[in-house]
Order: sequence, then structure tokens, then C-alpha cells
Amino acid sequence: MRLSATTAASLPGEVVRPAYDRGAMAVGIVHFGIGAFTRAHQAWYTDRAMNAGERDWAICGVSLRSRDVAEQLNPQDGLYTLTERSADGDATRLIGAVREVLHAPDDAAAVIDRLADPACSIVSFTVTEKGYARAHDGSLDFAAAEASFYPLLARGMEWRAAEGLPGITLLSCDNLAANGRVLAALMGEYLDSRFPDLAGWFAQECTVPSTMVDRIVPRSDPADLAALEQRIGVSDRGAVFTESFSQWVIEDRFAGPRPRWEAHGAQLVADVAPFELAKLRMLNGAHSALAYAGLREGHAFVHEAVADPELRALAERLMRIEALPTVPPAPGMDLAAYADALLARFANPALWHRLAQIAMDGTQKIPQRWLDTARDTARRGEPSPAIVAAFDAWLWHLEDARYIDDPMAPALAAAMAEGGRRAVIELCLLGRAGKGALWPGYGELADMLACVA
Ligand code: CS2
Repeated sequence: MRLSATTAASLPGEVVRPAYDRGAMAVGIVHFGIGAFTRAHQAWYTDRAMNAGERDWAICGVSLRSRDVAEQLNPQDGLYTLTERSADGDATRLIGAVREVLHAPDDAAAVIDRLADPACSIVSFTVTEKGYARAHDGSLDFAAAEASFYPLLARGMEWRAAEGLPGITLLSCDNLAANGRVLAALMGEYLDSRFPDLAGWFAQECTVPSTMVDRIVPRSDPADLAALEQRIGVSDRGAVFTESFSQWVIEDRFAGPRPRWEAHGAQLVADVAPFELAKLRMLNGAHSALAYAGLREGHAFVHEAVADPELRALAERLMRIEALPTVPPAPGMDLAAYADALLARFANPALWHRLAQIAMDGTQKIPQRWLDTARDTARRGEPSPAIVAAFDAWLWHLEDARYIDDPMAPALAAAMAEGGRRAVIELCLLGRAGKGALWPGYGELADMLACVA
């Protein structure tokens, strides 16, 4: 029996359920990239806001490529369960915030309708680093942009502007430094070129706050889904499994109404940068180091890697000695305690978070996770041995072709075949064969990294 609005009534009493009338809520949020992360994060905050009596924040999820999530959630009336996992056991709740999932290639007109609806005031994103269609120099890659959310969003905005509707808030929830500023610039570039009449409306009527999002959400695997079905008595193909920890820091700069997410644990602040830098450089930086070095040592999961004394020492050094001093702490933020808490989260034995999941898309992640730290540290005249060791493990990972899952995989493999590690470093930092660097702006690190060539 599949989970749905009808079968939800048979869930065991231990499963907390939405207390609001789901059908009566208008769609206030359109979300691009409705993967497991958003279902365990933004939708969870929003569900609790509606439980507390707020109205009209139903989420319309949009998938840009795969039909998987639409097929998981639409037959379930958008319902799915969220299970928090810790050494003490599992706690499950039913999330009602997602109304529907549209598959953009099939349902473009419906996506534009939702964006143009007066009830919609927030458009949010978890499209991963590569979904923003940034060229290596940081400008918009127009060919990639046409296949991403840009054209749909522009059409929705065009309609709103023509109808005299209020502007919207674009909320990036991806792990990019200054994600709001990056998105605002890319969207602006797209409009300047393709919808020049809209550029002024976008600049005046819309806002693009930055956010820091944090919750570890391993990909749900078939064994998890089967065990859940045993426990709750219905099959939930959209189920997500996560830790109890969650953090969401949002720059308080909305164009219109928003849920009171802060009543449910989110932090609304004037400046997200310190939170974002701490998270990217300490959490994500250590995560990526554990991923490549852990796979090399034969581990499969984060909690195994962080229990290995050498890898733990690597993660600690990267966080505490290299990244921490480069992060200007926000008022009241204790970065040493933050590092302790991160290590405890990584050690959660109930999460089964795969290193291979973190290892994917290295070229999209490494600059903001490692290189910004190493560059700041080098400018103080200090070395970054943990980051060099992590980089060495990434190069090992590229040599071991079984694992590479990266949009730049062909170029990396070609460089590796032609000139080994030295050529990969050149490709990334300096440019090769007449082409600019994959990561411009980090050329000064080439000498430091040459020792692992
Ligand atoms: C991870 C992140 O997959 C990865 O690259 O580092 O998804 C990480 O789990 C989240 O950012 C935690 O908030």
C-alpha cells in the first residue's frame, strides 16, 4: 500500500502528521531542484510554520531534469515522511508542505503559471553548484542557462511585471559562497541579454538574499525504504532520512511576505557571510577531505572515515588550524565549539552517509571548500598541509577512474592521461592548451600544490 492522502490515516500514532488543511493552502513557494535536501530542510521548516497556523505556503517543487521525484511524490499527493536518525533511534514525521512536483521539460507552462500566480512570493533553489550555469570565469554560461531554471523564471517574471504583480524573493539554498549575490548577478546577466525590458523590474522589485543551509541528508537507499515500510505499514518512495541537527541562516531581505521560519529554528540575520564561510570551509571542507581520503583508505561512510585516527586528525587540522582562522566569526559564534559539534555530527553511526555522495562534483566544490582557505592562509605566509593532503587524495580519486562523477570528468581524464597530476593541476589553476583555468583566481596556489604532482 502506497502512502497518499487517503492511506496517511492508517499511519501509526508515533508518526507526527500535519495538523493543517493541506488542500486549503495556496502555493506560496516555487522550489527548483526538489531533491532530498530540500524535503528534509526548507519543506520541514515550512511544514512546521503551517502547523503553527500560517497559511498559504504550500510548495510547488520543480525538477529540471529527472522525473524521479515527480514519480515518487505525485502519486503520494506530495506527502512523504522525514526520519531523524541518531544512536537513540528513529523519529518519523509526515511532511505536508509539498503540493506537487512539476517536471520542467514536460510541464513548462504549469511552472510559469505557478511563478506568475499572485500567491507566489518566494522562488527557492537547490540546484547544486553546477545548476547555476556559471562559466569558469564566474559569468553566465548561456548555453547551460537555457537548460536550467533561467528561461522559466524569466517568463514567470515577465508575466508578473506585465500584470503589475509584486516582485518575488529568489532564495538560493546551495553551498556556494555568497549564493544570493551570485544568483542575483547571473539572473541579471540572463535578463540583460534575453529579456532586457525586465532587467529594471528585477532590480527594483525582487530581492536575492544569501542563505546558509545545513543538514546532512544522505541519499535514501532501498534498504532504508524497505525498513521504513515495515515500521509504518505503507510504502513511501519519497522518504528522506536525516540527522536531528538543522540550521538555516537567512539574510533578512525579502521582497514580500514569507513564512515565519524563525519561529521554527531558522535565523534571520543582517549578514550571512560569517555563517556561510564557517560552514563551507569547516563542514564542507572537512567533508570533502574525508570523502577522498576516506575512499582511498577503503572506507565507504563518513562515520567510518572520522573514526580512523589519521583521517580524523586530517579533518581536525583542516577545520581547526587551517579553516578556522580564516573565518571572521559572527557575534556570539564560537568556532572551536562549532568544530567539536561538526565532528560529533560526522560520527553519527545511524546516518550511513556515503563518502561517494560527497565526492561527486569535486571541480564545483573544491574552490569554496579548500582553495579560499588555502589562499587566505598563504597570504598570511602560512602553509596549508591538510588542504594539500586533501588535494592529493582528490588527485588519487581522479586516477582511480571508477569513482569520477563530475561535469568536468572528460577534461580531467584527458589531462591526467596526457600529463598526469601535473597536467591536472595546470588545467585547474593555470589553464592548459590555450584554455583558461578551470578555477581562475587561484594561480598563486600552483607552487604549493606542485608537491603532490
Ligand atoms: C556534502 C554536503 O555532499 C556534499 O558535498 O558536503 O551535502 C553536506 O552534507 C551538507 O552541505 C550539509 O549541510
